[in-house]
Amino acid sequence: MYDPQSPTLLSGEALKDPYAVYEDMRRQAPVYYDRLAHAWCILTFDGVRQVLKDADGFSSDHLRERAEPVLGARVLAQMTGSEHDEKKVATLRGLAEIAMDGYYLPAVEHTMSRLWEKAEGKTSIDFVSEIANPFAIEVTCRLIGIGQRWQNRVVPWNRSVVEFITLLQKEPHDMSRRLADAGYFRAFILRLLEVRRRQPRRDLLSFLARQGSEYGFSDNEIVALALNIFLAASEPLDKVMSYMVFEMLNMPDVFATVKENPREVSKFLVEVLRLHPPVQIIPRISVGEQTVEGVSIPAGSMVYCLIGAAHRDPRQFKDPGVFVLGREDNLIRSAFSPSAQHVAFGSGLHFCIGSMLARRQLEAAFRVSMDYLDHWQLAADPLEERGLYTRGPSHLRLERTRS
Ligand code: 2IO
Repeated sequence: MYDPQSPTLLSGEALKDPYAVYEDMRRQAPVYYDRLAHAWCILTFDGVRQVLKDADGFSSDHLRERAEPVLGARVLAQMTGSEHDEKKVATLRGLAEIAMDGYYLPAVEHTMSRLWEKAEGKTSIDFVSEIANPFAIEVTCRLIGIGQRWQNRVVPWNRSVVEFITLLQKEPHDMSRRLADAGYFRAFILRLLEVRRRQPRRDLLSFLARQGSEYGFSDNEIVALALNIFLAASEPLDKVMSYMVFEMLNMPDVFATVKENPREVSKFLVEVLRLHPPVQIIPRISVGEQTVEGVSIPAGSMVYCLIGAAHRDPRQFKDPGVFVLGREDNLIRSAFSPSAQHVAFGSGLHFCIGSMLARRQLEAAFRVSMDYLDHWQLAADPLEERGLYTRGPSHLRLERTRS
């Protein structure tokens, strides 16, 4: 039985409505110890920013057990100092070269319009399974360099990797299946890396195959990075895309404003990211005893930065539960950089390296979608959500408008 006096992330309530559980926690303390999840939950915006900006006081050592077994090597989020900086520069170069080269975004737009066209003959669709998810998989495979015919193969492997990293309650038997899947995924990418080394194409794996070793990457690290980027680029993408469509169809006045001035798409996206951050939990481990919001956290504790709670902190955002296009406290000038007034991409040293890519491909895909959206409306009870570590729509039902 759920008790609002001792709320926990490991409850059915947290899956149904995490924001209500965060508020139950906030009523107890701004930094609340979840005894079932064994984690200190940071519920305020300032608290989350403090933790994320202090990479020395709050480490990412949890990834050694939570990610390294499936990724096969250390990734950027685990590194600090010059190793981190050099490998991040290399990865950012690769991302820039592939994703900003004039071919990538038109391909993203083309994928999105092709998926909408396929839906044109139908009277009702599930936007998540028929458009947003295939879109996220296809563009991410293109980015990394995984050919069309392998896509159905890698999707379940990637699911296992995501689940291994993000499930809060782990059942040992399922975990060994996920570990095995991750092994197949790594072996597949390693072979592909060798193929691309001989015959490079315009994709991230070819970039890393040719230039990775100059930046100090071993082949195992390139494979780990490829798996990391696959999950980090695809997992939040269909979720944010689905929330964008949901909010747009839910608010005809906002739709009209944005349609009239497509530059407003940026503002719209930032507010969607604030209200529906797809990554809800960013874990850290306290190094030494730490104090956050006046609460003392013992050394070596698991600390959960709760992004959705920070984004609904009334001290930071006025009427935090309300969608407001172009909030003054959410300046878009810096919204996709580490100085952002939201923490959907984290903060500090390990700020998301894909934020620019996310912005560009979401905005491109959404601009393409706006014309098609005229033909669709929300069905009754359109939205179902799932997940906690990463949260997003499992269904978004649309029906054709009669006109
Ligand atoms: C494997 C959780 C979707 C990241 C980790 C190092 C992942 C790392 C994140 C995000 C989003 C995923 N953590 N991206 O929170 O690369």
